[in-house]
Amino acid sequence: MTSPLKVAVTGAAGQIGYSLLFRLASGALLGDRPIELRLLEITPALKSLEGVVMELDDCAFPTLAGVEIGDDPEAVFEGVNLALLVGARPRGPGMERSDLLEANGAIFTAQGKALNKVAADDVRIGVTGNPANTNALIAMTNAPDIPQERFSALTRLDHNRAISQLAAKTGAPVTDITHMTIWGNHSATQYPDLFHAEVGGRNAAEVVGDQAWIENDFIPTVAKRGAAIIEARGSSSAASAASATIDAARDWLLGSAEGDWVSMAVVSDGSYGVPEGLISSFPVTTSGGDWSIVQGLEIDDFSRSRIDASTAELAEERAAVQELGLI
Ligand code: NAX
Repeated sequence: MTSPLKVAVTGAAGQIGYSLLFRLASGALLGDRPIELRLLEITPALKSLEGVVMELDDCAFPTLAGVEIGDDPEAVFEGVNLALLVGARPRGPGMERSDLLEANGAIFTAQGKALNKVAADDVRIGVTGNPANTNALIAMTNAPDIPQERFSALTRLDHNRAISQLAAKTGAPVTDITHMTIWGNHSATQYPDLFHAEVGGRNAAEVVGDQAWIENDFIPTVAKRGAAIIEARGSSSAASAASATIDAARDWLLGSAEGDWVSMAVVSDGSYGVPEGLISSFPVTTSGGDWSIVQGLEIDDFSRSRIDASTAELAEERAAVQELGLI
């Protein structure tokens, strides 16, 4: 029998954790291959996490080979093959952006260092906790022995939201929508791109045929979907974020669909004029646990200005965390 994949989840007692853990344990990531969960929380949340583990036990999932919990990243990350960094510090009342970056910086420097020390040689690290791109940059920079390509930040939720909005607009099933791309930062500046997306093999922008809808409806709806969900639900997206976290990890480990691509925020090699070293979202294909940025797409002036605006924001975030001495 194949040995279980060791999967770490941070912030495991949080909202996303409450959906993510059960889907991971039930086989949504790897089908029949068992997984072992390593769950990290801050000390005050461990009791609540114990309750979640009781529920995981009570599901008697055949593919769940074991669960360990703790508040020490070095113990929890020991030998992990996949680390899903979900836990982060939300912005509190009166907190400035630099306070937020500093609070998260403390978390992601420590977790990067711990992964560097104790994770398995084949570890892959996906960051969901916000600000996801810059948190991934901090963890990556603090883990010098782990290849930089092993870090990514989650823009798959934005990608899935974009597919769903386009499907609703065109009346096509989501399975007909391919080649969707989110460029840039997982923030309101992100650029969901319909000029390379396809609906049933036809160019999506042409099928829609309405630039005003793309600019004034589609892009802001996707980019501000998180805020709309908070407004409606009274708390931020959790089940959809968990689902996207699994989609992203599954495609990374098992490969993206033939003839299509996915969106992942990965370290830039300068492709498409995105400054090197930023963790920015690109169209990528994945195979054998590795990703590569899709090359050769033509970028028109409209897309260029959107990509530039989002990557400028990422560059500002990088400058801020450099100033704070976090990278
Ligand atoms: P919750 O506040 O419900 O849970 C976060 C959990 O993280 C808490 O249980 C907390 O105790 C824990 N935590 C804090 N510091 C920790 C540390 N140093 N080590 C381990 N655990 C720690 O938030 P939730 O709704 O689950 O969201 C988690 C993160 O995902 C937030 O940063 C949120 O902004 C982000 N999101 C990212 C999305 C994306 O697409 N990239 C979308 C959904 C979500 O907004």
